[in-house]
Amino acid sequence: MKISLIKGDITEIEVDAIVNAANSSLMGGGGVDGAIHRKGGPQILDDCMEIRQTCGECPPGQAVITRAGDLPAQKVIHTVGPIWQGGQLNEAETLANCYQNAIRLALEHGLYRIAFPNISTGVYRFPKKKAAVIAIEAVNEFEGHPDLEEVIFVCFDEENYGLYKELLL
Ligand code: AR6
Repeated sequence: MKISLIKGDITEIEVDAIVNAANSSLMGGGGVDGAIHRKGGPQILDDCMEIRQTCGECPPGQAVITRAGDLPAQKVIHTVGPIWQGGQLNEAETLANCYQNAIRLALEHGLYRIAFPNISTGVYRFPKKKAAVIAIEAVNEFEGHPDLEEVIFVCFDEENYGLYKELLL
């Protein structure tokens, strides 16, 4: 498995699956979630609504998959990060679950190149350095997996990009 780092907009990445930092409602929102729904168009929300009807809300740490509409990626995997509340409420474990459940779901669907945003580090206020360490550790647990080809960390803001650059050296 190759780990790559890109500074940019995840909606422009041509991979098997991009991951969305959604909320439990799966009905869209701001940040990367807003960008994905805006650029991908209504197909994504249609699929999210169907998932809501059959499975209910998506709890933090879990992941679901939809089509990708007009995006260059083949699929979108929506995961719900933890809201940072000081660190005593299993936020770290929940964040690791986001990365690992998204990868597991991708593999189940035959998707082997996956791009992640920096889940929970926007409006959910997870400290960026802690989140980067957790994300890289969680992904590294798939090292040696026979199918997983590439995980790309897509950093939108300069601070996250700098942190990942340092940690991935
Ligand atoms: N491409 C890649 N990363 C992006 C993009 C983009 N186009 N836009 C923003 N980011 P956030 P959260 C980065 O707030 O903290 C939504 O309203 C951004 O720099 O999008 O998990 C949902 O509906 C930051 O580092 O997600 C939820 O309600 C990272 O994406 C809530 O926000 C995550 O920031 C989820 O909060």
